[in-house]
Amino acid sequence: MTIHVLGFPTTLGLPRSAVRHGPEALRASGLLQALRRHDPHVVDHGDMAVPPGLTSDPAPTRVAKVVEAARRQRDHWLRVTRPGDLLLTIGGDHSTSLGTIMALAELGDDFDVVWVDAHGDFNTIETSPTGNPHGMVLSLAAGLLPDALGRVITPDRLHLWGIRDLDPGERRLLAAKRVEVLTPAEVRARREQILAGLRPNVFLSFDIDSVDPADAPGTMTPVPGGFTRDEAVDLVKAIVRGRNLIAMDLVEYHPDRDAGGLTNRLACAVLEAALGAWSRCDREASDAHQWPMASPH
Ligand code: B3U
Ligand code: MN
Ligand code: MN
Repeated sequence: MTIHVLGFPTTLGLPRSAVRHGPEALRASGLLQALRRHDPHVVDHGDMAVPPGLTSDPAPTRVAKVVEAARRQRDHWLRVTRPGDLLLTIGGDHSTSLGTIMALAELGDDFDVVWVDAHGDFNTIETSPTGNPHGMVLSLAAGLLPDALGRVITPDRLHLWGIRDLDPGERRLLAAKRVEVLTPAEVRARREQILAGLRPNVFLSFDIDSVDPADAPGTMTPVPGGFTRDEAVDLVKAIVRGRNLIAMDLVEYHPDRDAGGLTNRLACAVLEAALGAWSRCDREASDAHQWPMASPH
């Protein structure tokens, strides 16, 4: 069972931001070596080439470019993955996650998405106050922007944890689609219950701004009231333990705002926590999880 690591330095969802340096900064601080200490089967796929995001593009063009990049990432995953593998992507803004959702859906897997974030990322072009596609990733995946992408996942599979900054329109959409949306306080209070409600196969998408700015200042859109560093690491372990973590990503890390490297160390700790728990999880359960093999390209 292989852990595939891919850098996806995209700013297509959040133009003019240094989140494009996230993979480079995490590699420079020894992320790959740290992951290999937990599991030797780590394969580094390098960074995917992604064009820069342009604020001069109209929102539909920006969304179309996100989908195009996601398709390339999906195709890459479909070429390399085998049953029981783990797909790990280092972003980039949160549009990093769309290609992995598309790949997992294409593989026909029965999976949930746990979206740990301060934001809902459920805007449409109409409800978005910014036009930034990183705030539209889950709505895209759920088929709410049909001109850009058909539905990839049903809303009952989405679990949004840590959420404390929603725009009015996206709040209405999340309620209409009955998506599970929980604040940090609700996650703390109902932890065992919500963990028990997850399907066995999980894609964990970790937006670093889910953590409180005191512990994770290195991000573009910090929101007070987030998880502490220890809570975040603990939550990741609890999500992975006893489940099949089939994919994970770490997004929205902004090294230029991370004087002292606090957020870098947190990002590494979160990924190490996931791999540590993954290595110890029941491999027989993983073996039972059979993907159809990707068709050769
Ligand atoms: N909801 C706002 C802000 C935002 C979303 N995701 C992040 N920020 N990181 C928007 O632009 O859609
Ligand atoms: Mn996000
Ligand atoms: Mn966020």
